[in-house]
Amino acid sequence: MRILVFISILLCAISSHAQDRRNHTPVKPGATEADIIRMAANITPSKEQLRWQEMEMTAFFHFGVNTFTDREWGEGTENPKVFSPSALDTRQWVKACKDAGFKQVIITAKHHDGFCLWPTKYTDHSVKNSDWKGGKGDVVKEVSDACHQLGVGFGVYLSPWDRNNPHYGDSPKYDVIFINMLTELLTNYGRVDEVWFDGACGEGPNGKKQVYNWAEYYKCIHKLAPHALIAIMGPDIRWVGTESGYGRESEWSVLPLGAADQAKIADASQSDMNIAPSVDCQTQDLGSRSKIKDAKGLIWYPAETDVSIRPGWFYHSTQDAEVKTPEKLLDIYFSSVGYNSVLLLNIPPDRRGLLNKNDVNAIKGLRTLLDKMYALNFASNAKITSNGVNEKAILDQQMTTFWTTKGEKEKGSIEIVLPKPQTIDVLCLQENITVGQRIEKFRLEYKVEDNWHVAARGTTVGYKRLVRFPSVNAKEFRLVIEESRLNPTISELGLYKSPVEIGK
Ligand code: FUL
Repeated sequence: MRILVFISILLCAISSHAQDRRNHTPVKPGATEADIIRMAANITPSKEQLRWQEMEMTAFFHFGVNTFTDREWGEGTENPKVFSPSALDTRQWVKACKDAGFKQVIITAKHHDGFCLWPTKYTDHSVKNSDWKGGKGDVVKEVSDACHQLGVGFGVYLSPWDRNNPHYGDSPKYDVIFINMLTELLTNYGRVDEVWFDGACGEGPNGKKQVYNWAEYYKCIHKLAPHALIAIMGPDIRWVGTESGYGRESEWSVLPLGAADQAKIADASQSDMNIAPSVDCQTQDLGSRSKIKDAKGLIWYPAETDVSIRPGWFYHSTQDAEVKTPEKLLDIYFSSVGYNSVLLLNIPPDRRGLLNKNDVNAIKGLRTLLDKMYALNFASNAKITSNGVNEKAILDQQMTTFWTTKGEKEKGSIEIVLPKPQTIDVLCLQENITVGQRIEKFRLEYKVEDNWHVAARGTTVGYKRLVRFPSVNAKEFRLVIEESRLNPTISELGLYKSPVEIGK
C-alpha cells in the first residue's frame, strides 16, 4: 500500500513536471535577463516536433504537370492531358528513400500551377482529366499507401498560391476551396505527418492579391490531423533560410516571440496554436542571448533545410548529369543535420513516374558514406571521467539518458581516454532536447605529450552537432563546455573519421 502511495506521488510529481515543460511560454513583464535565460533553457519540443527532429532526414517529391512541360513554375493553363507518367511506381520512390535512411516523404499534391495529383472535387485541373489510368488515377493515394505499407512518414505540400483557380485573389471564396482541398487530403489518405505550406503569393486573375486565412487552415489541420506538423508558413517548423542545403552553424531551436505574436498565442497549447511566429528566417542570429533578452515570449521553432538533389525542384532530363554526388550530399548532411536541423532532400520523379537511377545511386552512395562513418565511434570503448555526473550515458546510444554538471553549474568538462591513439576528424554531440537546448560554446581538445591543444570549437549543439576539423592523432581527448544556459546536457558523444577527406 505504502509503495502504491509512493508511486502515485511520484507519478503526480513527474506529470506536473511534464506539464511545466512546454514548447512556448509568455515572458512576464519585469522578467530579468537571467529569468529569460532560465525560461529559454526549459523550452522543449512537442512530442511531434521531437519525433520529427529524430528522423533527421526526410524527402521531397516534386512531381506534376511541370515534370511533363519541363518547367519549374507552371502557369496553370496547361492541358491536364500532359500529365502522362508511363510506369508510375510510388513504392519504388518510397523504398529507395527508406533504404537510404529517409524516414518521411512529402509529395507536392498541388504546386503553384494548381494541378492536383488527386481527383479532387474542387477543380478540374487534376489527374481526373488526364488520360493516366483513364482519369481514375490518384498519385496522392499511391504515395500514401506506399508510405503506410513501408512504415515511412507521409506529408503533403499544398501550394496556397494557385495560378489556375479562377477564384484565387477573391480571398474568402478561395479560402473555402483551399480548405475543402485540405480536408480531402487530411481525411482520405490515412495518417498525415507534415503539411508543408510555402509562402509564395501572386496576384489572382481578378488583379487582386489573395490574403490567406492561415488561422482557418491551421484549425482545419489541428482538427483533422492532430499529429501533423505545419511547416514553413506554420507554427511548428521553420525554413532554415536558404535552399542550398547549408544551414547555420549556430542554430537555436528556441526563438524569441515579439509582443504581437505572444499576444496572439496567449495561452494556446501546441494543438491550437493559430499563428506562425514572425521570424526573418534569413537572419544569421535568431536565438542568441542578445536576441532573446527582450523577448515577450519564447517558442520551440526548429529549422528544416530543404534542397534539391538536382538544380531544379522538378525533373528535367537535361539535368540528369547534374545530380549531386554522394560526397556533396554528405557535405550537405554535415551542414544541415550536423547543424541541428532536419534535412528535406528533394528527389523528383521523372516522366516515367520513377526516381531516376542517377538520383537513386546518389542517395544510396550517401547511405554508404554515412554507414561507413557511423560504424566506428572511436570513443565507444573509451574511459570517460568528468567533473559532472553520469558519464556512461554519453555512450549508451539512448537519447533520454545524459551527462550533466553538478547543480546548475554552466561549465563542465569530460575526458575521453581511448584504448590507443586514433586519427579523428569528426566530433558528434547531442543534447537531450527533452530537457531543453542549452549549450552555447564548447571546444574539443586533444593531448600531445603533456599539452592540450584545441581540435575544434563550436557554439550551439541542440539535437545534433557534427564538427569537422583537420584530423588529429591522439589517445586523450577533452570536451570542454565553456558556456551554457543553466546546466548543459550531453546525451551522446562520438569521435569519428570522415569517409571523405575534410575540405575535399
Ligand atoms: C518554393 C517554390 O516556389 C519552389 O518551386 C519549390 O516548391 C520550393 C520547395 O519552394 O517556394
